[in-house]
Amino acid sequence: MDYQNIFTRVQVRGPAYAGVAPTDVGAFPRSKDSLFFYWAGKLGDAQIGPIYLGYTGIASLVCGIIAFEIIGLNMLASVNWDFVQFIRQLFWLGLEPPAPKYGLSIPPLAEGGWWLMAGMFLTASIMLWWLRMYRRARQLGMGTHVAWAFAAAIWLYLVLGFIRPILMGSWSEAVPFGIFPHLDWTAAFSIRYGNLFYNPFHALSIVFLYGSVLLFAMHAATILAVGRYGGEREIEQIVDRGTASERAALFWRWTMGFNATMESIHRWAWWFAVLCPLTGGIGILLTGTVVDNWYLWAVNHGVAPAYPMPVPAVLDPAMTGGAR
Ligand code: 07D
Ligand code: 07D
Repeated sequence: MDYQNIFTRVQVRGPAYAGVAPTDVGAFPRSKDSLFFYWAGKLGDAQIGPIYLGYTGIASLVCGIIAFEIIGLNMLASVNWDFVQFIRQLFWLGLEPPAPKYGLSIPPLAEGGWWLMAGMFLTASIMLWWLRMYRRARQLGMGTHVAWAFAAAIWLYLVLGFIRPILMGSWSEAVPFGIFPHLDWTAAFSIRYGNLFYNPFHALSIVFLYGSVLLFAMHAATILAVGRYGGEREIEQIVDRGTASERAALFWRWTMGFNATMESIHRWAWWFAVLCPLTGGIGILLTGTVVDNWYLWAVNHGVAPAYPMPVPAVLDPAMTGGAR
């Protein structure tokens, strides 16, 4: 009865397994070798490889490395190529998008051109990685659910750095590269558009973010709790529901009157995760394009109380001409 498996990881090791898929299709053969790594086995499967690296994978890595280099070298240049300062100030360094005066034109390299180029390569890298995931899944005869979930994140990324800036007519609207600079942008964006908390799509996005965490915790805890009956062996549990699955379902039916199934819990998880950046992206797309000030929007729609009229009256700062 004392058996708990929050930290315990049973490592069962057979001979290296190449997998079910045919190895002779695709641009390159998969690498032949695999190795076993004990510490990897603590986190997941101890077998490393064989890995498949096709054209899209290689192209994605190349583009990703170019983007990373452009960003890193620009940060290094910003501290006069002083390596010590680069390390010390790393979290505060950034590569900023062009100034508003450049609109959507191509600016000089040092005034946002590098930002544009890095963004181009990063976007190419992400899209190519998406294609790789899609094609590998198809080749394995799987559904493409992973690729479409990734696409939801890419949607938010594209809205933030590409689609919305184009609708606003300026690259300056986009997010800078850098650890704290991108947080400063996030805070400034919220203030500039009248407090993002009043954006209902930001609220929805938070619902799905928190909801994902809750579902993840419930699912993980449930399966670990029936691990002693083999609950994590999903194939047997789905095909022939054993005592583990029965107990897990019964537990939730006892505690809350309703239970997910071994299959439906994964649909819940997929949709919650996907809807987080999907609704978020809608919220960002509407900001500055359709709605200039979310607080005033909320007052107009009876969401936020209209405060007693101060002197002078509250105006949308964007209308005063002082914000840009
Ligand atoms: C755990 C999977 C692994 C991924 C990791 C991230 C890079 C960046 C590049 C130095 C959960 C890898 C990081 C490749 C290195 C350079 C130039 C995923 C896991 C470990 N953010 N954000 C972070 C990105 C936006 C916000 C951390 C990316 C929006 C807030 C990390 C994007 C807004 C906070 C990071 C992006 C926003 C963070 C940890 C792209 C609104 C934090 C991320 C491409 C959504 C947290 C210092 C993490 C932090 C944080 C990366 C976009 C807000 C650096 C790649 C513009 C409020 N963000 N972010 O674990 O500690 O994700 O920041 O869109 O508090 Mg961010
Ligand atoms: C960023 C998708 C892109 C990532 C991709 C991956 C690589 C490679 C490399 C692993 C995360 C790229 C991968 C580059 C990695 C390796 C090696 C997904 C991304 C393609 N907010 N807020 C959200 C909360 C406030 C603001 C979402 C909470 C304030 C802005 C989320 C609070 C202000 C934006 C959320 C809070 C503000 C958001 C993000 C609380 C700041 C957005 C969802 C409790 C003062 C974004 C609609 C997500 C959005 C967003 C949560 C507060 C600003 C739900 C909990 C009021 C500008 N906020 N927020 O999935 O969609 O992100 O808004 O206070 O743009 Mg917020």
